[in-house]
Amino acid sequence: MINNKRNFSLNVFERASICRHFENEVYKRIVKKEIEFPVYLSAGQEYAPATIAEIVSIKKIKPLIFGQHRGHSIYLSFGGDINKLIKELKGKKDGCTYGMGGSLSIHSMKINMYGHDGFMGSNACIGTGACFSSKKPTIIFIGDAALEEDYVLASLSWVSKKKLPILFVVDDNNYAVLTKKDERRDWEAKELAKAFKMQSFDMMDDPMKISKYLKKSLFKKPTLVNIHTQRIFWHAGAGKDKENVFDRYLQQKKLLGRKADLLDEKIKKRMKLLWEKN
Ligand SMILES: Cc1ncc(C[n+]2csc(CCOP(=O)(O)OP(=O)(O)O)c2C)c(N)n1
Repeated sequence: MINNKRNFSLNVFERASICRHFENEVYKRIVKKEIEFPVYLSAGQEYAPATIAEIVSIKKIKPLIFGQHRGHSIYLSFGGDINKLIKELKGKKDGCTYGMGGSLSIHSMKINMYGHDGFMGSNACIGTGACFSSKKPTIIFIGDAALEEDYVLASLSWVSKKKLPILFVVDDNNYAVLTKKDERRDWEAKELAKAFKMQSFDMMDDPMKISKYLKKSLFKKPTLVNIHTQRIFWHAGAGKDKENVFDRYLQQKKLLGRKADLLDEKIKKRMKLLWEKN
């Protein structure tokens, strides 16, 4: 199916659409102050998890998944129960993390996703340990800032030395809260991974590019992909950095035409209903 470009792109679009309309519903509730605890919106950054989830599902692999605080789109892309995430964000006991994790710590044994503890990049170490002991295919999503943590570097070194079946995905939105990458460092993720003798790629969040790089070697050797994304909202909450950022979701919707428009409308209505119902 990965060779059938249109089906692949539409399937990824469907996953991304669930994420986008979910986040739009959360956004409305933050603005109305119905949700008052810190929320980490992933709108604008759906295409990395949505594409990787589609590739993994085509390959019929169920990886262990370790995300950071910005995890809604990871959970939704990999098939996490939407009702349970809504309940989690409403603080209900039957939420995916029993109403105790909130936005930051999304946990689901159904999809093998392990909740984050809030310590940025700690998921790299915990995921590496989980993979080392189980030898199961593992995906670790971190931010471009988390990659700068010393313990994340130690994890990369170990993963490479032990040739673990891990995919590190650096969701590179260019920001550590408000500080841009070029104020923080003079190296790129790809060069760093290469220094540890890891296979590494750098790309935009274009689904065909991501699949081109990952379809052959996924989990065959330790790999790091740095995927450039654009966040729509601030680090936390519903404020915006600037208007008119490049929006991969809208670009793909336009590219895919009528089928994508119909999916988008259908999923928008479904998300609205689900949020009202739960
Ligand atoms: C060890 C540690 N240091 C600092 C923080 C405060 N903090 C929370 S998120 C964040 C930036 C994270 O940026 P990145 O990893 O790129 O992820 P993004 O928020 O962009 O998705 C910082 C500095 C933290 N949670 N943990």
